[in-house]
Amino acid sequence: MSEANEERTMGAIATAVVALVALVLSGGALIVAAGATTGAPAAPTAGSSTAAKNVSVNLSEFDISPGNIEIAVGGTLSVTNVGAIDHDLAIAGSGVGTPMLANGQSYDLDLSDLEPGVYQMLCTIPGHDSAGMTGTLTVVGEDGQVPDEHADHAVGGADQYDWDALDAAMHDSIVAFPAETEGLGNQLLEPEEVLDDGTKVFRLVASIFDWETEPGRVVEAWGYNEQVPGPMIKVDVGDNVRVIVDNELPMGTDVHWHGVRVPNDQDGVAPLTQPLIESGESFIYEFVAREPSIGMYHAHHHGQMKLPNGMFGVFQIGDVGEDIPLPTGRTISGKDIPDEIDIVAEIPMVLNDAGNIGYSINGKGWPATEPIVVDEGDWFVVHYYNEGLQIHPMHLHQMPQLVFAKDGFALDAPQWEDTVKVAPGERYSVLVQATDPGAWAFHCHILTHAERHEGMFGMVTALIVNEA
Ligand SMILES: [Cu+2]
Repeated sequence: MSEANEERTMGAIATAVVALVALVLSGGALIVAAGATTGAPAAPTAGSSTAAKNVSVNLSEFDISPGNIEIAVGGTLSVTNVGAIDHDLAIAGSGVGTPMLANGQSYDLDLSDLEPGVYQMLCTIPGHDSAGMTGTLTVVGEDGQVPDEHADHAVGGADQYDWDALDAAMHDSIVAFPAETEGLGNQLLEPEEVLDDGTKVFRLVASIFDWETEPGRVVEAWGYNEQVPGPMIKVDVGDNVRVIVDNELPMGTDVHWHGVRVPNDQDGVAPLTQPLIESGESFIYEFVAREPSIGMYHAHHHGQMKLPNGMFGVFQIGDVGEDIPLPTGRTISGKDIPDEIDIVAEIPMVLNDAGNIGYSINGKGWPATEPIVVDEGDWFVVHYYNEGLQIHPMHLHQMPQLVFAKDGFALDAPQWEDTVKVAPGERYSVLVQATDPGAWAFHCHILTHAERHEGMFGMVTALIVNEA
């Protein structure tokens, strides 16, 4: 953030808190609803234990099945992730849990550290518990008994929660915005060299590095040039582009130019269009930037693992307003768009929702997401890029978004929306006028992508409009 921006941001924090209260209120209802779905635990059995010693349990989006397990003390849970994205299974408050499991992976979870009692099971990936990945584990003693102090409260019941603590957690998570973290993605990548024929030479280094997604949460990111998202590459229509990719990952990779017209052998789908770039090797991509693009670059080989972990970036060809026209001088749904618009900011919003990075905008989760700070009357553009595994309806409070391009193609019939649905792989470009001063919440409207019991997190930022 520039110094001027920072000053304006700090001045607007108080109003940001007030504006976000509306979102908080919807969160209260959400928590009750999520809790209610888990139901009551199995009734403890009496007499000698007939509970099984080994129980199989499956993790998926977003379910733990079976959700109500009875097991003998000292038993083992055979946990399998049958979902498409990473999950784990933890026994709340016990320190017992599986490592993160990728799709298809299994783990035998030894429960011998658990005393007889009733425990809550959950997936620890932010948002997955409130999306439904909770359950009840009843550990039955050798005498067939479950101690009363553990057995008499229903998981998810109203008595489960300390309402004041929930209110306080939400409050604290909101006033923490905007929070400082190490690292910033989307930094514009300058060519390391421009050849005599005008070819712009860029270098991407793929590696694994520490990345702070929100204050104190440092994860192992897979990415480019130690940024999530990787550095932004922007070239002009007609440019010769060369991108050198150095692979410092422990496995092979490739780079696919998503939404960019390239020769087939530059499409980045190993081994179909090129050999795999082995660990320690490099590969040179070379193509002419033939057509305007609001594109992306990302790994294709094992993309299901690499993208959620951070291997993506923005690749833009041409300029908005010139190569990708704005719908100026038109009236759309009764709203006039001026003939001339001065765009004060063009903001990438790269969405992710899984893997090590988790629910995030530009590689950061609330409160470390960056606010958009503009003056009353300003026009700005947001480009959404969904590099995640789920759909995200992106809702800006108060000011409508004029969707003027889809996947970089200017729309013949742009339309106003207050919630723009962005599916994996899609890009939408929207034009917004900051008509109303104040701090306005800007978030994914799948509420479990924005709030959890610990408070606001993930896919939320704020638009701060300073009074003219
Ligand atoms: Cu979402």
